[in-house]
Amino acid sequence: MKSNRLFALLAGLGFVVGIQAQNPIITGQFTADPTARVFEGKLYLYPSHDIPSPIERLKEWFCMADYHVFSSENLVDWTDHGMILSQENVPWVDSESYSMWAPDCVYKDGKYYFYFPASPKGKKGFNVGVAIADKPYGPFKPLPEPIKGVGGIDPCVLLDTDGQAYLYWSGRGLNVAKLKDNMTELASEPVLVADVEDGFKEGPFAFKHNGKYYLTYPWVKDKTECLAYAMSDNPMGPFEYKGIIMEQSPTGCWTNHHSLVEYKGQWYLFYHHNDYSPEFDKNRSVRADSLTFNPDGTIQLVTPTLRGVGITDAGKAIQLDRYSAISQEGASIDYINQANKFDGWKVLFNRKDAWVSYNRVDFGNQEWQKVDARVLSSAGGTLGVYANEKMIAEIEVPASVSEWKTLSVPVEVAQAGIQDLRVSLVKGNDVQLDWIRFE
Ligand code: FUB
Repeated sequence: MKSNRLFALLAGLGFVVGIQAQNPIITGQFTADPTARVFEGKLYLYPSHDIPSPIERLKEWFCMADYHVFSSENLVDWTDHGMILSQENVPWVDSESYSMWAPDCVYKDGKYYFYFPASPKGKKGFNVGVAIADKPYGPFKPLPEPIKGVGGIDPCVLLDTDGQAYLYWSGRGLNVAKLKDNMTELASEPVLVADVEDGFKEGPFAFKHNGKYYLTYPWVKDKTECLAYAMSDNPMGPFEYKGIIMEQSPTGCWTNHHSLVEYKGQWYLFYHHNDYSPEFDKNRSVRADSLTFNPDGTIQLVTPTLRGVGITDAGKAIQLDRYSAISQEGASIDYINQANKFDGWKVLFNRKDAWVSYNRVDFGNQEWQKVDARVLSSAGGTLGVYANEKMIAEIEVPASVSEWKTLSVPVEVAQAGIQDLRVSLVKGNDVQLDWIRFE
């Protein structure tokens, strides 16, 4: 996955670049606090952009200098539209604060309004600013001043069906106020909401579904943030606590921050985890998983997956380390390159019959002749490739001390349509697999 570094460099220079990935969905750079919105028939993602801190003061803390926006039509192939706003070009922001935290973007009357928290010049704390564009990917022009009366972080805007917009944010509790028609000024005094359960809360995400208002939020119920939700008949509350959408992570990331969106008939939860930075949880990466409502409007618990969402094209590298299931023994995943985690992961098979499966691979109606695999094995071995539980190819991996090889073998049984894949170790006890791809 070395091309990730080139993608990150090009995107940093303002080029539009393509990314193909499962969880995490954005490779080559850190992304956090994802707000997903549907504009012009595409799914747009407005995350914050974690970076390893260039200044001593923030070495152990969140550090964000700018925002990128991403879009996708299939939730597998993502376009990085490049940087849309930076601490350098917002007049009221302290340009050395590296405090461009969780944003949101909404569309109203022909304009896109991008809301972002940041530290103002010469003052402590956070304000919330607005930048406006004609297209979802910018160019965004920041207003010269932040929104008056809003001290805090994590803005989220709910645009109600009657045209009234509500701004939610986090600052000594979760706040809500009406916005004026211009979307840039408060139209009511802020009130506190979601004071339904004890524990720290931030990152509100509010939306309306089937006539009910949902307020969803990261909440420290136990040790780190889980995602919880409350419901109401009124966007200003009171909200009634309903339950958990995602439990706290058992592995490392203290924060979680999210949004919910319906796209092409399916609901999704976008959230983050520190996949590319296991030792430092302030460098996070955005993930997506499917989400389901119960008939009574309550939300089912989402279990985080590596496989994530979307259908994978059989002709592109299928990253089996983003598995949908894995055998209990003899198969595991690890980074390809410990020195650069953005190179991605590999599967390690160290016991005969160990396996990984990867669902929803689209073979279309082409005549697939070959399967390519990027592999490494110290003593040699054989991998079996199965589609819907039938073996379709065998890959003999020669012994090699450290050199990854891309092998190509015939596909023995023609494939069509959407299939679930499984790769298992047929012979040997040490084979590593980066990806497979059909030709
Ligand atoms: O990304 C910085 C902060 O961490 C966000 O504003 C919070 O929601 C948490 O994710």
